[in-house]
Amino acid sequence: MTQALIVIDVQNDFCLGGALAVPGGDEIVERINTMLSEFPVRVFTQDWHPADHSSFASQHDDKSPFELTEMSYGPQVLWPDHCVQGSEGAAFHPGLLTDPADLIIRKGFRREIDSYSAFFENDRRTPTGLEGYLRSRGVDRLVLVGLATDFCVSYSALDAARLGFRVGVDLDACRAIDLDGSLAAALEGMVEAGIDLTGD
Ligand code: VGL
Ligand code: ZN
Repeated sequence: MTQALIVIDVQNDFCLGGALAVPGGDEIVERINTMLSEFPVRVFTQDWHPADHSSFASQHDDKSPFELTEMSYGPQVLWPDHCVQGSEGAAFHPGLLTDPADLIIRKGFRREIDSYSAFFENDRRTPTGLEGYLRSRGVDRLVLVGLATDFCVSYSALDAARLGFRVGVDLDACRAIDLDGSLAAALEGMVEAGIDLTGD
């Protein structure tokens, strides 16, 4: 069995003082740093949006952050502007050890479509290429950590399970946005999909 650690979106905008700060986001950095040496394959993701990304409330008339809208691929939460390509907010948290990353994968760079999952964009069909990378490296089990539990972490975990990987999520190394019960729904969905939830 070859295991990969997938570190999801531990970026300044999701941490204290960031544009879309996840409560307690900073607290997971030390634990992730410690975990890195335990995995032979290590992948980091970055949310990486153009400044006019369609998931930003600022791009829609009469919409506020955290409201829902309808996109061609289904309902989409509108967010404050965050993780704009090349900005300080899109950079990794300064305390995160990034040198051990084998691969850094960026997502959400197409204006018209959001991408929570590290595997597919929000249409659930357009691939990021991560599946092929992991398979070529002989990986069969993934442990996911990072931000946010109820969006990018759970979407990635569910896609990974659907693709046939064995999947675990270490909740001690994740934090949630928790919008209208989204955390409880995400946890339930992950349990139903056979994902191993540890910690918390
Ligand atoms: C995320 C909302 C918008 C995440 C990314 O990383 O969970 N959430 N973009
Ligand atoms: Zn985003």
